[in-house]
Amino acid sequence: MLQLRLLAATLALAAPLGAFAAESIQDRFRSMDSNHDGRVSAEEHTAAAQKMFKQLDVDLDGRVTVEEMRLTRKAMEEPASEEEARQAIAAMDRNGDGKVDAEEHLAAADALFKRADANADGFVTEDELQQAAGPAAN
Ligand SMILES: [Ca+2]
Ligand SMILES: [Ca+2]
Ligand SMILES: [Ca+2]
Repeated sequence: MLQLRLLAATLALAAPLGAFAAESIQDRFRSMDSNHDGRVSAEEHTAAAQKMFKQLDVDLDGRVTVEEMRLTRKAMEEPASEEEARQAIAAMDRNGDGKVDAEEHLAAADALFKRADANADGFVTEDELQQAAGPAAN
């Protein structure tokens, strides 16, 4: 499912793109909840997404290519096929240049944050994150 891969590419910060085991979701949640109030705010999520983008942009040219997506996933011991990496990029690539820039990445992260925020209170709780990521665990 494309959405789930996208979720993995943006929400998944502590161990980017890793498997969605329950404990890794917890770890990821904690890594995003920088003020430790038990919920991830839009600001915390944006900061985490920016950090994630830097990890993805291996050559630091401001754009994430299919190859960089694959390199990062390999480094995270979550190898992706070229097709999977391509789909993950395509899902975020708004201007169709085949790469994801910081703006496109943030827009995708923002959309996912809003989707994960089930009760729309502007914060994502660990439960909400589990719910959003849940189907990918299977
Ligand atoms: Ca917080
Ligand atoms: Ca790059
Ligand atoms: Ca693009």
